[in-house]
Amino acid sequence: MSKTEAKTEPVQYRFPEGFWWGSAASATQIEGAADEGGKGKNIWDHWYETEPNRFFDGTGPQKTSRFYETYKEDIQLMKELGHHSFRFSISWSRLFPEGKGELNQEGASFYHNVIDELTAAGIEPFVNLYHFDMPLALQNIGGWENREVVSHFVSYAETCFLLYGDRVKTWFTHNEPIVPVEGGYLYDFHYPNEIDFQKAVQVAYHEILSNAKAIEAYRRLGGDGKIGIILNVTPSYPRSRHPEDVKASEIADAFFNRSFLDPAVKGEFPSLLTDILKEEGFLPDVKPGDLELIKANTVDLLGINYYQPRRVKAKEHLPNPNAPFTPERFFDHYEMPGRKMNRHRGWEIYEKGIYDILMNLKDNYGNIECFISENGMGVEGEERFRGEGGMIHDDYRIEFIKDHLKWVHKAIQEGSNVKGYHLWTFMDNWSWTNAYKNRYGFVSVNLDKDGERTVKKSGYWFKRMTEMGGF
Ligand code: BGP
Repeated sequence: MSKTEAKTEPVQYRFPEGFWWGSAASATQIEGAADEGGKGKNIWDHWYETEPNRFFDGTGPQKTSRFYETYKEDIQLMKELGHHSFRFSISWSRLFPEGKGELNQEGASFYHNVIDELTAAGIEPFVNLYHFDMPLALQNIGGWENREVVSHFVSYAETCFLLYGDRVKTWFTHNEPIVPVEGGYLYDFHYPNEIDFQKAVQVAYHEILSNAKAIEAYRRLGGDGKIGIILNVTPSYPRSRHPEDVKASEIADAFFNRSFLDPAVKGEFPSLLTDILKEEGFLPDVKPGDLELIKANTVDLLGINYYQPRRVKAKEHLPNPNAPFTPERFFDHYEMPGRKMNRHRGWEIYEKGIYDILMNLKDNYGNIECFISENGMGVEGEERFRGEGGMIHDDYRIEFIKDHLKWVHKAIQEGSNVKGYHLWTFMDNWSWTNAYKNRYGFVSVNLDKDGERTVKKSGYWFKRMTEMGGF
């Protein structure tokens, strides 16, 4: 059946013409070649060298899914599986091994090649600049804690705009900037593994500043595309309508969502959050002119990563006043009885959350242009679903995608400005400390056979779905 014929097939959920169908990935998680091509070390290379036991099965970032070598074949496969767009990140330490200074030409050529290959395949490259991968040399001077790193980030961003801006028209400054704050400074799942709320606040603030400064630079340099940020705006649901539960959810929302969403889209910080920071004595160091700069440089486009809801309730016990300060001073996590779970990842599945996010953006954030930049299901031991022909029958993933897309469809009917859906992820990749435990891809990667690819059932389903414009 041709594409044109497929488009006329009856479907129950039809998506608009030109909807951005694709997938997302990040440099550290797919490239491998961590010590090759002149790349400098980043915090993942370093952390793995010092504490390999923190990574599932002791698997580190050196090889990951070998995209550095196999990008041509992988991009061909993306084309075959119906991709219209693909989001990847540039590895800062591949372009600038020390995070600043001289450009590594070999690294620059690699991304030229990837972008050219995508363009030739008719796949629009969406490029993200920062996906959890601080160059080690800059982490050694404090990483995002240090304001100097903001300037180095802006220089790196400017280099990318100048090198690739002729072909890349969709840019993102950061992916989930709250995660390095949580992982590195609050909950011990990213390097530098500190528990320090004051640093956490400063790190978050510098990321926000770096977002605004990179946007300013993009426009100053005459960028003629769109620039945005990707946020995991996990909705905060209260246990009940009890005012104290509701208040707990509003505070959680302010800490984890509005902390980045408000400055990125509205150019301002929510007073609910700044009042708490002020009262508790944790306001960040802000320099004159910063707030005006943040106000003047908001995003054109928002990427939404959605995996799970956040459920909270009013605190049930007085917190230990001497324990390190965390946002959990103000709420407890709530495990809703009967919640639907992805037990492999330990995350609740709540499909309507995706709709609630889109409606929130419509009602409270000027219906800013957005797309689902990540959504997906990580499953352990997928080999047991491999059938005779060698294909993994991941029907659960197809159901997961459909169940979320139904809500995206409903949001579109109700006026949401959502423009696309990217699955996390194209091919199985390295999930940070979880390494290759949970697999997310449309395509499986066999680590024992040098990363051999085989398309899963979901990959073929996606191809057909994009051809039909829905399902
Ligand atoms: C997001 C990240 C991705 C990816 C994904 C799945 O938070 O942007 O990098 O890893 O989550 O999560 P995980 O790999 O932890 O299972």
